[in-house]
Amino acid sequence: MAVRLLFKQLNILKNKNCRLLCTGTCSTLSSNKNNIDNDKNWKEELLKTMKIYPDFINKDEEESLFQEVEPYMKKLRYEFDHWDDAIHGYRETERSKWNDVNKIIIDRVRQMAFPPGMPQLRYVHVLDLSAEGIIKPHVDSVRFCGDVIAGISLLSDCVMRLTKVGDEIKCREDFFLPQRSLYIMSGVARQVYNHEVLGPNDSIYQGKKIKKDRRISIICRSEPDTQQSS
Ligand SMILES: O=C(O)CCC(=O)C(=O)O
Repeated sequence: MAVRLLFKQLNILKNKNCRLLCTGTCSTLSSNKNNIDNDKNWKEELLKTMKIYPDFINKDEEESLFQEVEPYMKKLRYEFDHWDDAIHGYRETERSKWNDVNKIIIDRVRQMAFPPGMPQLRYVHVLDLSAEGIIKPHVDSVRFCGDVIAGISLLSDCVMRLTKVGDEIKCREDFFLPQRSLYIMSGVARQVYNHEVLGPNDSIYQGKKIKKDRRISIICRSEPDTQQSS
């Protein structure tokens, strides 16, 4: 299915153990002022380009989106063996047509996430991750997706981890994505950082265990930049 191609450009971390040992951020690891400045810069840059909007939708809107996608989703089986090992415990589809109520919600996401005139993929990606499901670190391929990725979380909270490609140990930040929130990942966060959704056992945010249940994400993306993707 087309959406799986988004995972083509993967950056699965080779040394997971090492990553787990390092729960601090750059600034906790650095020893001189230059490093501290650089460390502050990566984080500032990242926080400017990974935005989270809690309660972007209300409970009725969540239910309405769920009711529209669930009849199709529940006919699919969760997949546990992705061809490139990037995602476990998922089922997914793409959708271009929405009922009138949900179309208004999707349009609100689009208005919030995309600057005027930015071409957008018409198909919305619906990704259903089981309670045990995980998405490993990857960067969405620039061949299939442009500079902006915007996702609503239904049914569950989760933790999304961003790690800088090539500097995964030092430059890493966890983001709490509450149920019904919207995240907008663009620019540096989208292009230079891997993103992953942590599994139930690793879902800890600021020292607190997060209950990760079945989660459905509804994701809008901008069109690939023809120059970058060629
Ligand atoms: O479920 C999400 O919000 C993220 C999905 C994801 O990583 C992707 O589609 O590239």
